[in-house]
Amino acid sequence: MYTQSFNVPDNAGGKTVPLAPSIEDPVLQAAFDTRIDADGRIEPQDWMPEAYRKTLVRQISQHAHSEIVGMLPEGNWISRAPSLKRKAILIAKVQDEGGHGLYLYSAAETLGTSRDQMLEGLHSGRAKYSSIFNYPTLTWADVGVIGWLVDGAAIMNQVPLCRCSYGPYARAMVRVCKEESFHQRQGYEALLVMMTGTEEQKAMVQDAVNRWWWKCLAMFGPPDADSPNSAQGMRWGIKRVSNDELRQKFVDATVPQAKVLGVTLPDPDLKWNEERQHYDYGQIDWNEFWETVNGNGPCNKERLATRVKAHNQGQWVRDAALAHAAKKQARNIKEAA
Ligand code: BYC
Repeated sequence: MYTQSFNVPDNAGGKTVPLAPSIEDPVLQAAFDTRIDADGRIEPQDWMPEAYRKTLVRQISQHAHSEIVGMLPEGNWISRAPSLKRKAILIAKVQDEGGHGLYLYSAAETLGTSRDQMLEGLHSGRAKYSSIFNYPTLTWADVGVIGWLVDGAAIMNQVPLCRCSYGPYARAMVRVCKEESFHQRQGYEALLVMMTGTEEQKAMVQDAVNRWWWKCLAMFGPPDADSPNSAQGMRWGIKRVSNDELRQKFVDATVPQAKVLGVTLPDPDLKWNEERQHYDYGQIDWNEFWETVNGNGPCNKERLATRVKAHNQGQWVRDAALAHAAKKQARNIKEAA
């Protein structure tokens, strides 16, 4: 999946799947609804309503952009990792995130949107990516906390996506989730080691947890009551579990992990509710979340500028890969003649 992206020119080599006619048709719509109701899978060649296709492109491309932009905050620490072991692990993790982005761009391409179109959306600032990557990574402990909490939140959100009604997205998520599980564990393990270290190291971990906790809770998206896309996304089997339910599952799973680690989660309202059999938690700052989503977080401009620069600087690699593929194809044709 990775290399295909380099071999085939965008929109020039038949990479995007030919689309089934999507004229709204009651018979086709009924067949689609029946398959969705029976929890079946929709595949690229199947007829689908335009709104379903649009929703998937929006969510999958945004997810892909998150993986790619998500390489930046941690990538900043590759040259400053505290040991060779940690450096090797971090390089592998950041590379995995790049791979996730490529699976996801490929999945979105099966819906008829080219990678160029998606990247144009990202680089022009029109397309969204996860709010979480617009915050700075100030210390080495941030790298561990991203693994533990950011990847932890990502897994909570992404495991249900393995059962998404759109086949290519669901299949991509299976591998992504396996890799994310390792990312989460490596982050937690790195923090466990720091917590057996000096008082300064322990304070560094606590400080990072304090800065990332609330941002991670916001990652799951607005409360269900304020989530315009949820109802339809769940009806179509794209989303399987709501934003608030996932957030609650994440809190419930993370509190015991924080205890083992020996850190305090920065929320005075966090306490077990016997009646609900869940932890109660405090108010998320949704104004800050929307400011960040709308481009005004602490690092939005820097992240986008870095991404655009990397893309432009990589033009020669794409040109070289295409020239190589064209030569290879010409050679194959000559040999076959
Ligand atoms: N950040 O109606 P809603 C990773 C937007 S990668 C920014 O609830 P939906 C990782 C939302 O898009 C993590 N925007 O929407 C990578 C919508 O705006 P539009 C990324 C957000 O789609 C590297 C509006 O708010 N994961 O984990 O039903 C290293 C209203 O929201 C956010 C995915 O993308 C946000 N946090 O639900 C480590 C998973 N939240 O699009 C880790 C796939 C909401 O209408 N995506 N918005 O303009 C999803 O599961 C869903 O799209 C969401 C939102 C739960 C995120």
